[in-house]
Parts: sequence; structure tokens; C-alpha cells
Amino acid sequence: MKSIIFTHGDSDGLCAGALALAAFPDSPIYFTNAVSIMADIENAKGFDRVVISDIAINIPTSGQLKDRIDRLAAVAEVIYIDHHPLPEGFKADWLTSDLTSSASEMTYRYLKDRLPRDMNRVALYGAIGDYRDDSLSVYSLVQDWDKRSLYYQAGTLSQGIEIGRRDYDWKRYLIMQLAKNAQPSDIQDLAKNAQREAQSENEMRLRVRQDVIRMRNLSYVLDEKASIGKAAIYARVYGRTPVGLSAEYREGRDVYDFSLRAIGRINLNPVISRVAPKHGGNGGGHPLAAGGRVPAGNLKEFLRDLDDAIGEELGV
Ligand SMILES: [Mn+2]
Repeated sequence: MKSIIFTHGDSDGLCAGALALAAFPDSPIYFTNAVSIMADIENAKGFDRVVISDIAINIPTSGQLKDRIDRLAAVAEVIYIDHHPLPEGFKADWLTSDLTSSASEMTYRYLKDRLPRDMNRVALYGAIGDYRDDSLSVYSLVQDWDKRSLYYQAGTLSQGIEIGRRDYDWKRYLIMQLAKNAQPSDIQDLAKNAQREAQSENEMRLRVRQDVIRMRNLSYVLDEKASIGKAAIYARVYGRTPVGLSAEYREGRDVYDFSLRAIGRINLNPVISRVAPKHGGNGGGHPLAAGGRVPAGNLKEFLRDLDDAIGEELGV
């Protein structure tokens, strides 16, 4: 059977892809996302098995995507594994969805019979990389390992891929190494990049501590030239608000890309999907981690509105 794998380029996506590759050796690997999947899926023509992991189903294109994959599923085995929120009422036989788990853990469990048990280590790197390492089901796998060594490896992977984010040949090589259960610390360039990234993250953290602007429920920083997700965490911490945001100006498009991180009882996904479009933008994500894009001219107004909306959501 000829298989093909589509996955995301973050650490959860890499690990899910590596598990799929270990189960179905020699499959070609494509990196995609919720937007590009519509075009990329055409590459699945002629394959008997199609694995798609860690790719969210976008609301605006969900109908089209379902049609396309239904047609594919009529002639091939389709395994679609994802943990992002689904469009309302979305159902498909080919879909495995769980909002509380990582795509890597789900892929491991789905393909378990085809994988050596030791490969659960790769699933754990992905779960840790996606902050989905606090469930009971993950904990039962963590017990197979020394926790300190495990987190060192997971950290090396997620830090190491912050450098060379768009180098997909490099990421394909990483998937092949992970599929062999190679340790991230033994992949030389990855380990070196992780060390560099740790250093620049620390410098960024100190900058954010200086630069953070605090609103009532939201603290933010702009153009920190670092991972916007991590800068959002430190904005939240040093701004001492439940939500942190980091935004970065994108020259060519005259927009800001932003990332949000929260703690406590809030669901950022509906808040962002409501507020961003009011300012000509879009966005969404998970309860405690979300992101999106707004036109540069509307940023300040968007932030004020968002601050209010978070307040309403929190009932303060
Ligand atoms: Mn992902």
C-alpha cells in the first residue's frame, strides 16, 4: 500500500508525522496548514492511504475540504487526526478528533499496533511541545521514561526548530530521524540551534520585562523579533494580567500577526474569532493559546476592544 503523509511544521506536527512515517515507512511527507491543505491535498491522488495530522479544519473552507476528502476516502484509506476545535456540527468518518490531546499522542494511539512501544517517546515530545502533557493518558506514557531526560529531549526539539522554521527539507530530515527514534540531542544541528534559541529567548524575556504595556486584562509587546508565542507568555507574566499578547509587523502586507497566551478559566478561541473580524482581521485557536492577524492601522483599536472582551469573558 502506498501512503502519503501531510502534517504541520511545529513540534507536535513533526512528531505526529514521524509516528506516521514509522508506521508507514518510505511515505512522502508534505508540510501544510489549515489554509494550504485545500491545494496540497491534490498531491494525495493515486495513493492508497492518506495520513493528515495536526491540521485544523478552517470554518470558511470546511465544506469544501469535507467534499474533497470524502471523495478521496471513497478510493483510499484516509486517517485525519486533529486536536483543534472543529466547525460546529462537523462530522466525518475519516476524522479522529480530541480537543484535549496532542496530535502526536493521538497518532501514537491510533497506530499503536504498528509501532514499537518505545516510539511513545516521540509522541511525548509532541505532547510536551504542544503543552498537552498534563492529562492522565500522557502521564501513563511518561512513566516509561525518566522524566528529566524526556523533557530535555522534548525541549531540545521544540527549541531547536524555532531556528529554520521554514526550511522544510530540514524538517523532513528531522521527521526521518524521529521516525527512527533518534534522540533530539543526538541530532547535532538541532541541539546547537536549541542552545542558541535558549539564549535568545532569555534575552527576549528580559526585553519583554522592560517593554510590556499593561492594559486591564491584557498585557502586550510589539515587534520583539522572537517567537511571538513565547513573547506572549512573558507579556502575560510580567504584565501580571490573565492574558498576554505579542504582535509582529509584517512589512509586505501592512498587517500585524499576533499570538495570545492565557492562564485560568478563559476560552480565547471564541473571543478572538469574534473580535478580530470586527477590525478587519481574523484569528482563533485553543482556549489558552490563540493567534491571528489584523491590519496594521487597526491594531490599537483592536487591542482596546480585545481587552474589554477578555474582561467580559472573565466577568470582571
Ligand atoms: Mn501544530
